[in-house]
Amino acid sequence: MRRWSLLWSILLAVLCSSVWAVPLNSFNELRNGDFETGDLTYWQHGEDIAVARDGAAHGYGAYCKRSGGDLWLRQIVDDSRSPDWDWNLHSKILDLVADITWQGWEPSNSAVSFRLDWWDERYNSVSNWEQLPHAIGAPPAGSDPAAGYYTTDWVTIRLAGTRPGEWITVNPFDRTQLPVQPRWVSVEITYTQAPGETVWVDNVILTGKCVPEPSSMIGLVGLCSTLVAGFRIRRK
Ligand SMILES: [Ca+2]
Repeated sequence: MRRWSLLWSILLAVLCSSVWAVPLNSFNELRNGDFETGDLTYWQHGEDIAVARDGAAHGYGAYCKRSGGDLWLRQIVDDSRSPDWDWNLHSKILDLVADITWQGWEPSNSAVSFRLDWWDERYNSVSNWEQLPHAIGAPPAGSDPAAGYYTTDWVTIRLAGTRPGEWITVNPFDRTQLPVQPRWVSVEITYTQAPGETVWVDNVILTGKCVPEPSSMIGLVGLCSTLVAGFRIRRK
């Protein structure tokens, strides 16, 4: 009996993982996410963000020059470049990873915040991101549904528990599923730079995968239940 319940648990785990744990691809939608051009090519940015070398392991990274300055980075990506883009679907999973560190006297009072924005599917036929509303310059405060522009809340990662110069990998958006499939997505990063400290960002990676909408997944589960029920009735 125990063996059957164990087998049943394994079978359930396999079934669940095949439906829900959709692996994202290895295609980074961000260009120059590792800043290895040595500058901020492909990024929009505040005037107090700069690129410099920070050790052999990381090469170039983007750091902030002035506490209280103009400290933001932004890049709009075309998700249809991803090998996992599918024009026939209408939902999408996004995953954002980055490396961050800081320099100064402990404990740090600095932080890095991340946000994702997107333009709804009516803009999927637009081929030039500069034609999108709110696309140029510092990110607006929040969503503008009338313009088809939506933002997540900011996810803030504080550096208080991190040693100076120690890089940590953070995952502010861990397979976040959107109820639409926007072709155009914006990654935004703001630095909170405490006086006397410097904050660094490197290896920013955005991956996306188009998936069936949650409602059609529920439909699929419903269909399975109906089939099972039908099978039971026939057996009686
Ligand atoms: Ca780098």
